[in-house]
Order: sequence, then structure tokens, then C-alpha cells
Amino acid sequence: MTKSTLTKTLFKIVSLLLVVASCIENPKPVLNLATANTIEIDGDDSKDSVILKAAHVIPSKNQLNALKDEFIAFVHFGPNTFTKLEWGNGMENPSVFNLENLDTDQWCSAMKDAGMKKVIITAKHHDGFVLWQSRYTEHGVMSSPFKEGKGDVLKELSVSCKKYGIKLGVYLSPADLYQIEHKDGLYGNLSEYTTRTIPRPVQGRPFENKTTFEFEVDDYNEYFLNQLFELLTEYGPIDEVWFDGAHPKRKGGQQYKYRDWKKLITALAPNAVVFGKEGTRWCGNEAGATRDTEWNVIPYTEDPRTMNLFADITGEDVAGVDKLMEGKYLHYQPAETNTSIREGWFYRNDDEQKVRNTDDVFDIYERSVGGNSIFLLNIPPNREGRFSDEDVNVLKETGIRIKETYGIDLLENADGPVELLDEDEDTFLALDNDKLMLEFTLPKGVKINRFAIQEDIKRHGERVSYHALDAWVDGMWKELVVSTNIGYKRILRFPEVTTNKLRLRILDFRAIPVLQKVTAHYYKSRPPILDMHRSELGMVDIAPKMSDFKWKPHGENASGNLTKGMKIVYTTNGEAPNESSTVFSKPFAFANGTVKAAAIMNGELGSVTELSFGMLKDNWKVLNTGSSKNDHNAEKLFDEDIETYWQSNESGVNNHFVALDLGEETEITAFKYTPPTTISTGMIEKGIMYISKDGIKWQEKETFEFGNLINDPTPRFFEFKNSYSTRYVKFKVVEIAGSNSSAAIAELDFYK
Ligand code: FUL
Repeated sequence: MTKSTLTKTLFKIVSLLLVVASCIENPKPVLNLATANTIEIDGDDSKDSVILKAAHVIPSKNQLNALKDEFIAFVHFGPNTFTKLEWGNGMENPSVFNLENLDTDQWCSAMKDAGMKKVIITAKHHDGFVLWQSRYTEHGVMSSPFKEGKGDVLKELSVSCKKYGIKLGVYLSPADLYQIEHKDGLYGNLSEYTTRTIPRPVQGRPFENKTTFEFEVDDYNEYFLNQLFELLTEYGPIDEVWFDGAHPKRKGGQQYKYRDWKKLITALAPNAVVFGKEGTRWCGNEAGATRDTEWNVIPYTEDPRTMNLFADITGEDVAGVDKLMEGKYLHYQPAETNTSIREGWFYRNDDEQKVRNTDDVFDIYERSVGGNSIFLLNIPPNREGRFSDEDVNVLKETGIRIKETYGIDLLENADGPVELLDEDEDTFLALDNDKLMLEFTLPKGVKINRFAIQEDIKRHGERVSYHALDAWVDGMWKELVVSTNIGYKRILRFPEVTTNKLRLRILDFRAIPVLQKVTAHYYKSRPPILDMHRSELGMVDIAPKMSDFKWKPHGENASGNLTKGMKIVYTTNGEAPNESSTVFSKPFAFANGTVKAAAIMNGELGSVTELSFGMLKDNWKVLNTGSSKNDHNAEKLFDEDIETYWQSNESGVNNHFVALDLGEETEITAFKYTPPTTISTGMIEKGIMYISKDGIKWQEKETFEFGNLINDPTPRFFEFKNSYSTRYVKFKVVEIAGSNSSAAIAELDFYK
């Protein structure tokens, strides 16, 4: 018998015993198979048996803890904070990291206020600069002016984490531009794979932890393992290790011996969940978008327990039944919904770089944590070594909303299945096939608009695939909302209703559902987030952002309900709007400046939305272009519609330019490039701007460079070295992101 047949037979025997045991102990056989973190699909499995297996895949202890942390922080900090770039190139002089003050206590206090449980810091981003006192490189804080080379950002953060009770995780980028570009760099240096002892001893810098490992590795893997050893033994405990899949560049066919990294992590940081490998996965976007249905049982064609390379899992349906059928292994792997509180992952400035408002962050919180995933929100510290005030306020406000809404369970005194209402995480309720409805009766009517449900994933995996919630209103049941899967947690959102009786109906499932907890809540609606748009003729319109209210049950207009009695106020002089600002009543003409607007509801001022508008474009014309694809002519880059875009043809090096006539001679000081968002190609990474008095003879004036556009296609603002008086401008594209060969611009704006 081969090892794999033996394992399969054992699995079947254990499963059978479990079924028998569960039938004796409990009349409802809720465990039909042995549960496991990974279950193999056999050649003879039918669709039904695959579904049943999926319902028995459960999280590991570390994955479950990661889910229970719910809301966690990301910190992107390094040379990019000072160079204002999204991606460094590895050639930065460490002296750019000119940090004079560092206040990690302030970071942790703000995270604590937000209700975040863990922080993951970019100990090393793609540029290869290290934020800790590594023994194995000079490219880092040790060569920077920060505390005269003696500073250690990670050490200070780990001390603050302990003080504030926040768990610590490390981001260690496998891509390392310093090691790629530097003449003695180790990345892809084609060194031999030989037996190496980790950690490599360094004279005068002994380790307190005396564990050693032997691995067959090359220079870069050894370097990486040595650094992991430092991170996991000298700053711990470490609760997450974050491996980014992004690679601005590669060299020499460098391979990563992840299985060896994993051995080190398992031994030195047994509580750490590993992101980007079999532990947790990327949700597939960096915008804070969530799937309506996020199953965490993921199909793999190779065994994830022994895999070295993990591809990104993207797309809308990644683990529906049809997808499961394509796999050979079913593996539990929660998604991390990762996004930044600011435009971009690194801090650039306090005026141009926009910060998400509280409504936005709270909305993502509800969709991600309440959508079976972990919410990982990045807050990039500024050049003063602190979180900026605006970010701190948003974190604080978000924390208050979470506490006010979810800190109170309106089912506290309800009658209903006690296993679901008590605080004991070890009680659960298995439903009956013929009784899939649960009722909760309250002593008196309460106002609710949120309902949270948790399955007993720890012991029984995720099973529910469709469910509905009803309220008893005017002597009858009224359906409030229907939804799909549940898993770790589903937060249902619906227009407020006053009721003393709620009914949960399970409508479809992968195996008999086993629930762990239900709670009901009331979210006090705030003035809505606003949206601004300028027409081609330069008229600015302001209205509640509809996309934030997608959860419109039964055709009822939830947005309308929530915004009753609302008024919108705005300013154009840079000041924040307040009660006495101009009331918006109809679109107004505006150019060259910033509009700040907020809604006021029940006397409460909502989050400020701001948008900077360049000069009017009504007289612009296209002078010429290198090329344009059908339906993507260059007029599209000044039509005030970010959904449409100019796109050049793939072939020909001289195809990628566009020259514009601005209608009259104008003094310009900056431009804004809005990349297309409806396609993920064509992002302009490098370019040159020319000006001309006659549209014939051109003078080169500015070169510009933008990073991380594919993952983060938000507008980029570029300020000129000088102001230029010109009527004609030309943009020549020098480099397109992701080795694409056709460039695109959704909108271009010039500022006076
Ligand atoms: C991406 C990186 O390229 C970004 O710079 C950032 O670190 C983000 C979290 O992951 O892939």
C-alpha cells in the first residue's frame, strides 16, 4: 500500500468512526467525516462528496486566531516615506531615511482606539532597506541618520505593542531591489545551493536564542532565512509573517525555498499565520472591495501543505462549487481584505494625498469582517514618525462606531437557542434538516438594522450557503434581507426596523449547519459620504455616494431612507465646510481649485469629501497622437469621464504620445494623471512632458514617474519644478507598467 493510499484509507476509517460516534452522542450526525485543514479530493469523489468534504475543512489554530483578530493594521514605512515614491528602486542612499522622531506609542494608541488587534510592519519593503538592526546588511537604519545609525524601528514598535496589548507581524519582501541592483547583491547571483547553518554567526553579535537550522540553499535564501531568524527571535512574539507576491523586478531566475522559510517560522514563531502562502490569502484587490460570497475553503490542484509557489487568487468566484470541482485539494485559507487609509501605501503629504473618511473605513469593516475575511488597514506614518492627525481621527471615529454598534448586543435578553445567545465560544447549535428556522424573541420592541451570525467553523467548518432574516412587524413576518454564505462571520445590513421578534431562515447549505453565535445591533446612521463630478462644461455636481449603499434589499431605497432631511454644504477656499458654509442647491461652475463638501443630517456634520479640479477643458483639442485604438481616441482623456480613456496601439515605439492644444496660452504648475480603472493595463509608469508655443517645435520640460499603478490605480498628482506658460503640451510615454505595450489615460488635468 502506498503512503497516500494508506492515508486515504485511514481517513475513511476515522471518518466512519466519527459518524458512528457522533450518532451515539448526538442524534444529528453533524460530522460525517473527519475535519481537517486540508482534505484531498479522490478521483471517485462525486459533486456531493466534494461539497461534503468542503464542509469539513476547518481553520488551523493560527488561522482561527487571525480571523478572531478581525481588524488589524498595516504600517508601510521606509525610504519611500521620504522620497514620496510608492516603490523605491533599491539604489536609495540610506541617508534619505532622515527620521528625527519616532512615536510608535502614538501608532499603537491610535490602533487601540480603532479596535485593531495586530500590526504588520514593512520590516523590509521591495527596496531592500531594513528597519531593524540586522547583522546581515548595511542597507538599513544602521546606515541612516536615525539615532546616528543606532535606531531600530521594529524594536520600538515591539515595545509599544507590548505596552498597548497589540500583536506584532512582520512584512519581509521576497523581492529585494537593493540585493538585485547592488554589485555584490545576493538576489539572483547564481550562487550554488549548499548546506548552510542558520543563523550564520556574526562576530560580536551573538543570538540569545541558540537554535540552529541546516538548509540546502543559495545566497539569497540564506540571507532571507538569517533575517527571518532575527525577526522571529529578537522582536517576538511574532503573530504574522507577510510575504508579498509583488515583484517590481526579478533577476537570475532567483527561486524562493519557501518550505525552508516555513520550517523556520513554525519552529520560531509557532503562533504566526503566514500571509501569501497556505496561511492567509490576498483578497484580490487593494481597494477594499469585498466579494458578496467569500468562502474560505479554497480548491488547490497541488497540495498546499507542500507547495512552494502560491499564485494570487483573484476573480469573483474563487471557491464556489464549480471551482471546488476543479481542485484536487480543499484547503482552509481566509482572505485578508487589505487596503490603505490613504491614497497609496506610503505617506507622501498631508494636503494632496487623500485619506479615507470614517464612513468609508466603517463600511469596509462591516463588509470585510462581516464577510468572512480579515480587515487589514494600512496607516502610513509620516516623516515625523507619527500617524497624521487626520488618519488618527478616522481611526478613533471608526473605533467609536464599532464599539457603539457592535459593543451592544440587542439580543442580550432575548429568548432563543441559548447556545447561540451565550458568550461561551464553545457552545454551538446543530440545526435539524426539518427545522431550519430559528426565532429570537425580545422582551420589548427594539430598533435594529444589523444582525451578525457566526458558524462554528472551529469544529464544523463553513456550511451555510444561503439564508434570510425576517422581523415580526404589524402582526406578520417581514423579510429584511437575504444573503449567501456565513463562515466566521456575516454581518447583515438592512434598513432599520422596530421589532420584538426575529427569525433566521437557513435556505441552503453544504452540510447540516452548525451555528455558534448570533447578535443584533443598531447602527446610528450618519450623514452620507458625498460624490463630486464636474461636467464637460465645468459644472460641479455633489450628491450622496450611491455605491456605498449597494445593499438595497427588496427595492427599498436604503440610501433614501438614510439621507432624509439631509443638506449638503461646501467650500472652495480650502477650508473645511461647516454649518455656515454655502448650501449646495444646484451644479455650479468651478475650475482650478479644491471643493470640499459634507452632508449635514440631524445637526450632525458628515465626513468631508474633497476633489481638486484643474483648469476647464472645454476648449481643449487633440493636436496629434502617436496612435489611438478604436473607441479610445484622445478626446476621451479630457471628457471629464473617468470611465472612458485614450489608449495607444501596442506596436511601434513612437506610438505612445499625445499632444494637446489647451485653447489659449496658460500658466501651468502641475498635472494630475488619472489612470483607467475599467482596464488594468496601460498604466503610465514613466513619461516626459514637452511644451510648445506653436505646436510644432517642442521643448522637453519634465520627466515623471509613478509606482504601484496596477494594484492601486488612483490619480497621481505631479508638481512641476517651474511653472510654464504654454498653449501646447505633449506627453510622451517612456515606460508602461507590467510590461504592457499600450498606454492609457482616463483623464488629464492641468493646474494653474
Ligand atoms: C503590494 C506592494 O507592491 C505594495 O507596495 C504594498 O506593499 C502592498 C501591500 O502590496 O503588492
